[in-house]
Amino acid sequence: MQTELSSLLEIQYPIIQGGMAWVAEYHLAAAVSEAGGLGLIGAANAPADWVREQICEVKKRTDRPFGVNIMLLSPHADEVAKVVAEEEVRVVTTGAGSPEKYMELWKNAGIKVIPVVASVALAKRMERCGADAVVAEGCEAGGHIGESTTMTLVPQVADAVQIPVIAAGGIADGRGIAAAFMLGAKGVQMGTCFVVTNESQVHDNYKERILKAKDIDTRVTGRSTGHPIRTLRNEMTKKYMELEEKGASFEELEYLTLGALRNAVVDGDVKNGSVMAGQIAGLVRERISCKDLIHRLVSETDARMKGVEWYD
Ligand code: TUI
Repeated sequence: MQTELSSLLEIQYPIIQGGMAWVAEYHLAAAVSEAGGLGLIGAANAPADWVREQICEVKKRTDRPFGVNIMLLSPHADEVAKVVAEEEVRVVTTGAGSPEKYMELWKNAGIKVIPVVASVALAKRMERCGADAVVAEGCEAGGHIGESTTMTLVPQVADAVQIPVIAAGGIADGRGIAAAFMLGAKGVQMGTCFVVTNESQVHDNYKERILKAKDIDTRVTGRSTGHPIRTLRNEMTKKYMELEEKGASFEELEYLTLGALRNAVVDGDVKNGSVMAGQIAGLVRERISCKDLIHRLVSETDARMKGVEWYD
């Protein structure tokens, strides 16, 4: 399963593990990279020192390439941007904004930069300012999302840029990966299916919620505040949506979600916490290792891609 993207990143398979806040820490990232994919550390809102420690822990566990995802709304983004350059991290992905102001620093450090985009316009801007690839993330994804679906976004981004496009949002098996290739992607990024792997450190209650989720179990909160977030439905989403309907203030809504992701991931509060997951959660059924998951994804994809000339 070699594509332009696996060559660019010097990895075995063009499968990237999403840089999920609180979830994408060093155990998971190292396991994914060791299995031949690209593991990511999710810097989310964490301070720069935490990110540096995480990078060191991954380096102890694997010699293979790995990356860091920088969430651009973070108050620590400027400092984390410097840490990844100092630590010579090979790949940086970014989310929830435009990384233009860091581009020169990262390119000078030899980092491959892969912004996550939710629109054609941002994809074109990223290509112009030197991005090596883009992740086109559809709104089937968990967490902070844009407007377009993966099915509509990926081919439009693929037509608009020359750099490799990585599809994300709604992918959890070989059928999804083959479909992404058909839409013009050269790789995939997946989150939800990695949350339940053996190496993932998230609370068991969180894993169980994903494993038991049905097709229609996610909700999007925060459309009214301009920060739409997809999570599994629970008491928190119910309260949030009632408040949103009543026209609650930004502060009131923020208060409800403050620390809610940590409460779900670390403490296992899946009732009132924020259980971020994509719409594909209903397809995620097994607890397996990252290695077994990646090998299964590769063989399922190979079977679907038989006869496709560029892939064979
Ligand atoms: O970033 C994500 N997913 C996330 S981040 C997160 S943690 C968080 N914390 C506080 C507030 C909000 C989130 C949980 N999940 N995915 C990548 C992604 N980026 N999805 C959509 C976008 C995006 C959206 C608009 C990227 C750029 C953009 O526009 C920027 C511009 O300047 O045009």
